[in-house]
Amino acid sequence: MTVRVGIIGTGAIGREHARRIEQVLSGGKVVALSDVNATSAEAVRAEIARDARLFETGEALIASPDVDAVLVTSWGATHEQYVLAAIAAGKPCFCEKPLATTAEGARRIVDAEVAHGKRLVQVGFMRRYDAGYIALKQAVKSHTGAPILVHAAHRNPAVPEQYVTPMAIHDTLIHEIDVLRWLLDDDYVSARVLFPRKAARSHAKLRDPQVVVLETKKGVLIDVEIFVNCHYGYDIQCEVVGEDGIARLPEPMAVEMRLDAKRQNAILTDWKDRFIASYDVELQDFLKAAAAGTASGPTSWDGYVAAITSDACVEAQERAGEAVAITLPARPSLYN
Ligand code: NAI
Ligand code: NAD
Ligand code: ISE
Repeated sequence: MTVRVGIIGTGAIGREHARRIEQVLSGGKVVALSDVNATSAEAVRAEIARDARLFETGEALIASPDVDAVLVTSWGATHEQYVLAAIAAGKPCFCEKPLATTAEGARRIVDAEVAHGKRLVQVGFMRRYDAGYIALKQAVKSHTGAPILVHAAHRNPAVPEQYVTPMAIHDTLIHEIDVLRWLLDDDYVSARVLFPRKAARSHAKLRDPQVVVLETKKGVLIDVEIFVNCHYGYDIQCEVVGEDGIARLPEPMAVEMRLDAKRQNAILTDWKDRFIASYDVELQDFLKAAAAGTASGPTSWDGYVAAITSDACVEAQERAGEAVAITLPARPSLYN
């Protein structure tokens, strides 16, 4: 079966996902597009999905009988309304992170999916599909012994002026929040945020860099450096210190060169390239499950836990240095 896909939000990642479905993956076709900026949707139709129909609103796209499954790739603040509409229509829905911008919003999605009685939502936490993180998880399970510490870093070369301090959590750290919980098979109990002096390239409304310290139920201490104006590249680091040894996330493949009396490897600069293969695998997984009328991969529950943790981290930014408790409600059986 070919899954007829509608995409809401045709910006940077919506366009990339449309390209994947049309040119890389099997089992899907982009039949519908919607964007508040109609010019953007029209450009994606003309360049990538010539047969797609344009819809004025995301709701109209979701309601169309020609659409089997929905991708929500619009701005984070708009995700909740479209995911709820997709669940109400009984259609599988892939939602980019964050699932919702508040924990209450994510809870409404969990409740709607539980009431529906079967999984319909996959959240775009693509790092769980990355070969490097999968190998790291295997190494931790088989070789390092029980984890004690994690040192991680999420560095972007630069961000625009609209990127303000809480976005370092909701937009950036959210990937670590999800993938480290998955890597350690653990949940968080507290968060702290520490700020060094502000980097010269930071902006008026951004404290950059910052360090988030998360503590887990099993007693693992995690430090994540978030540095979104680091200038030199897009760099994701993760090191797990266990009872018997240490395991590190592999670096992306890069040719080593010896030039001008230096040994060097290029570092990526764009997030689109760093996890390019994992976006392919996550969406192929979505198409496969959608063909069967359901969803797999990261769940609404994972999106909800990430939102609760994000809210605690933002509070921890406001109370710099203090530990903020993270308490999770009981997990519905749908997500066991
Ligand atoms: P973007 O700003 O390039 O694109 C968003 C698009 O959504 C724009 O074209 C905008 O006009 C449209 N849009 C906004 N509200 C809309 C609405 N209500 N209805 C229809 N269209 C609407 O943003 P970008 O970078 O593509 O990010 C989109 C989402 O993808 C965000 O949630 C972001 O967090 C997520 N993302 C995830 C990444 C990942 O690694 N998983 C990487 C980049 C983005
Ligand atoms: P973007 O600004 O490039 O694109 C967003 C698009 O959404 C824009 O075209 C905008 O016009 C459109 N839009 C906004 N509101 C809309 C609405 N109500 N209905 C329809 N369209 C609407 O942003 P982006 O970088 O593509 O990010 C989009 C989402 O993807 C964000 O949630 C972001 O967090 C997520 N994202 C995830 C990753 C990842 O690595 N998983 C990477 C980038 C972005
Ligand atoms: C972007 O939205 C993403 O999700 C990228 O994966 C992330 O690294 C970047 O910092 C965000 O802006």
